[in-house]
Amino acid sequence: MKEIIILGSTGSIGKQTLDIVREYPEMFCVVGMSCNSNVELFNKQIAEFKPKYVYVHDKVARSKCELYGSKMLGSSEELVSIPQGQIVVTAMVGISGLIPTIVAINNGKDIALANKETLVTGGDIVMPLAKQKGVNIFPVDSEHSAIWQCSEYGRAKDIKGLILTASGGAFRGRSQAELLKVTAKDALKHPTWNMGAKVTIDSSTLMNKGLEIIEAKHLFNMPVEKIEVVIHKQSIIHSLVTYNDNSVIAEMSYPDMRLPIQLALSYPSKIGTKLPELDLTEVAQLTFEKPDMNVFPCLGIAKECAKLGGLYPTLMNGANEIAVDAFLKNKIGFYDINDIISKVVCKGESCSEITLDSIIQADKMAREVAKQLIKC
Ligand code: MN3
Repeated sequence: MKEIIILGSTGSIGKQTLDIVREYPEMFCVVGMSCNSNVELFNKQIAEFKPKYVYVHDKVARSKCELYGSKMLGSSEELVSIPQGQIVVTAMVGISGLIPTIVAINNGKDIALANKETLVTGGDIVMPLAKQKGVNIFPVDSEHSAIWQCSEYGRAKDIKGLILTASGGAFRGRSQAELLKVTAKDALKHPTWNMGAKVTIDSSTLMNKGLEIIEAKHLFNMPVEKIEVVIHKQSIIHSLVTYNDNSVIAEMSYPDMRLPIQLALSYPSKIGTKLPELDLTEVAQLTFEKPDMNVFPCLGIAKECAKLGGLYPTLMNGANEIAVDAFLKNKIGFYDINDIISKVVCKGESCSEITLDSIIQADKMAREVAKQLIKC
């Protein structure tokens, strides 16, 4: 029986993780669970899964939490420090995932990484720490899960490059002029994936792919120059690995996040599933296009920050979180997002040493500058 701790159980990935636990009660159980503020759903989840420990971030929500015998802890860090739990699913949104992930690794727990911002901001410290502690980091992001599967069998030395696929988001094929007027409501209509609001907006700007380049760089120790992005609107191929002999291995399935989550939880076995079998004749067509960097400037900014490394990805990420939040609240337009990120990133300078402190400081600075820019 694998004991699981879920950080962010009421979000999209958290709910789908619980679907898997529900489907395989003989394999998995939940020993700890946290949420930000959706206490209504959280109460139902506690009643059903009866975790030993829980944590609710929002104070008001916490006072409405019904424990059904579970114990309320004081922080996410405390939750990942309990003696139980072999694996932590990090399914919270944004940089808030960074510190709990570090604490979980320090406690020797494997990570099912759904929070890409953890590696975008802290990859330089998280990956070496995991290695030092003998902790596995299993990707839950579908692209990285695909690359993991395509490169699993001891041939890392023969890998020449990675190809990340992108659905293209809600605005694939649109022109700059058309995108000047779009709103959050338009951006939230994702054609193939059903995800949370933040990642769906990131997907519409292609920043999501930018974050994923940085995530892949750290996860697979791959230079940014060797990570390519192609638009693949059907979302059937989840990513590809190119080998030295120019043979390319792809991973395919219908787009459903339960698959990468299940793989991260069940590793090293691949367990059966109720998800539908891929019918290639039904899919019929797989198409690929180059991303339009002029229409989607966030991708270029992210590539640049990925190459610069250091604290640049943290600055970019902090600015993006604030800008996406403002876009969701209809305070700014679509192209203000990349504009704000560019201005914040320009304030950065190549810093000395990457530490958790310097990351937190850079994130704070990025958020403050981004908020000032939104006000004017
Ligand atoms: Mn993804």
